[in-house]
Amino acid sequence: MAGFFTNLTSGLKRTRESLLGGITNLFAGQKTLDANFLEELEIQLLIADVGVDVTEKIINELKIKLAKTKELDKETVLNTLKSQLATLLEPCSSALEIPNSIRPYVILFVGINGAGKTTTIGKLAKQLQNDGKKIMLAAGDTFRAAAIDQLKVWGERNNVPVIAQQHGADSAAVIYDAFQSAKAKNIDVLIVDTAGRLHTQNNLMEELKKIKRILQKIDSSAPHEVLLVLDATTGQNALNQAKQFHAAVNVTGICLTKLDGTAKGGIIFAIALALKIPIRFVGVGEKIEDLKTFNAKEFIDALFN
Ligand SMILES: Nc1nc2c(ncn2[C@@H]2O[C@H](COP(=O)(O)OP(=O)(O)OP(=O)(O)O)[C@@H](O)[C@H]2O)c(=O)[nH]1
Ligand SMILES: [Mg+2]
Repeated sequence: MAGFFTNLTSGLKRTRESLLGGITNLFAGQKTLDANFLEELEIQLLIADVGVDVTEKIINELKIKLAKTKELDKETVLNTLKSQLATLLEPCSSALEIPNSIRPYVILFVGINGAGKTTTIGKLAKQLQNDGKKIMLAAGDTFRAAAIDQLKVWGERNNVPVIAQQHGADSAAVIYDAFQSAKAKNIDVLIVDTAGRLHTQNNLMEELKKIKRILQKIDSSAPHEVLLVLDATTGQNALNQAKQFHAAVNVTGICLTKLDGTAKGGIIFAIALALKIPIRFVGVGEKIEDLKTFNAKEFIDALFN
């Protein structure tokens, strides 16, 4: 894909500056790989929001890997760190595959308000449409009146059918209708938007469970993907949200948005270590092409570029 790497590289600028910039500074005036250096490195990792568990793991491994190295060689340390971080992300590097055998393929979007669900749905729908797939959207966020209009307007502009009901309607019912309609119209992919906020967080989780159950009445294997959208700018909070959503609806994929606006992109490592759920996409901006299929190697290369 043209510009993929440049785009990702510029999207990760602030995280790179925080993570690599801080670490690079540690080498100035430091001659040996001693406890002092490791402690400073630990602090830099924590500042970059990779979290306590990842930091501990990295430092412990680094001690073992570089046990025989007395002289501090910047290249060696950075390369070791790079390969450690790559190893962390590798198990989560698995792109979303839409098999031809499943029609309609149902993707359920979940995540708290403002995470980027609806805009990500727009980008993904467009990308899938460009791949020749027939898409339908379900306006499952019936809590916010504006949410329904947002999706409808988008659908009209982009020639994608949107199944919606009025504000306040039962969201599971809207989604059930959409699934029936998608089946009848031979739709390839049904993308379901949901609310990010209800009266309480508990209400939200119960509603999402209900949505899953009603989809399973039509196809016991649906939803085929439960995609959790997380806002990278929220740092460690994103990890807590992920745990809650996963406990409620068994998340099968993650999309980490807004990496372009934050130095807290290190959270991706914490998410990978704690959840081991495939990271399907990363968002590095507002444009359609700013939604990137996640690939661990490309991500690490862009981060260390
Ligand atoms: N810079 C940047 N902005 C993004 C990205 N993804 C989403 N946004 C912005 O984040 C804001 C919130 O996005 P929405 O898609 O409305 O979020 P939502 O999860 O649907 O929120 P609710 O409908 O309230 O639950 C919008 O202004 C988006 O343009 C990204 O990757 N980068
Ligand atoms: Mg929305």
